[in-house]
Amino acid sequence: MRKVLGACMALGLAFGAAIFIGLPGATAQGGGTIEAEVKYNGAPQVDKLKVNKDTEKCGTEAVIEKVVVGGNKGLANAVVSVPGAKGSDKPGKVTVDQHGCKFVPHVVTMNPGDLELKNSDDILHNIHTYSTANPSINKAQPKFKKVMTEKLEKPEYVKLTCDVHSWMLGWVAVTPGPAAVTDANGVAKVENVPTGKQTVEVWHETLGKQTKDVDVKAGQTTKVSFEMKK
Ligand SMILES: [Cu+2]
Repeated sequence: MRKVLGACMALGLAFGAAIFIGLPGATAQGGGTIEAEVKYNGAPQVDKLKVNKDTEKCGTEAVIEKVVVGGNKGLANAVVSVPGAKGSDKPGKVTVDQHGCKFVPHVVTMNPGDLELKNSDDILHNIHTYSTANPSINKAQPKFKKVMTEKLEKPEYVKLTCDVHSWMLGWVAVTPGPAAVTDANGVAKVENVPTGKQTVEVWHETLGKQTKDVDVKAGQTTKVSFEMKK
């Protein structure tokens, strides 16, 4: 009898632990999905710049994609977020790589916390951030320093630049709630959004911000579309 009881208790403990371990990822379980389609009616804006420094890694021409417009007028690199929603299943750690003297990816979303900066170029970079809520970061990353971890604790759109390569430009959207970046077709799927009335925010580095209210239903996809203006 005692053996059976013991086995039952062990099972119960294991079950309890499994539930407990399952908790962190379940912040918005039972939530819905927001599928945002972001369009831009204007022309793409791509600047090109002659490069005469570190050309073996950077190439001889830098392409600065300020406004990237794909098929069906879809606007890429826009951040779609739900600022009022608590909880997010975005990855705990986000990495931006300095590769080919570009920030890759160009736009990322992260939870407040650690940002990992990689240097896969084997040359000196100097990360320099522009922000108001978070302290500015201005740090050299020599070629031997492959990874650097910096803190971005406050919700904000943080601009990344490099003091060695003037054309390098990236953005980090620090968002406590669910968020995603639009793909080449201007579509972003924001998952695990708490149900009920939510305000969706779209932000683009040169085209600014727009918001729309939606009603999120459990297990369903709510579609919302935006048209960004100059
Ligand atoms: Cu650089």
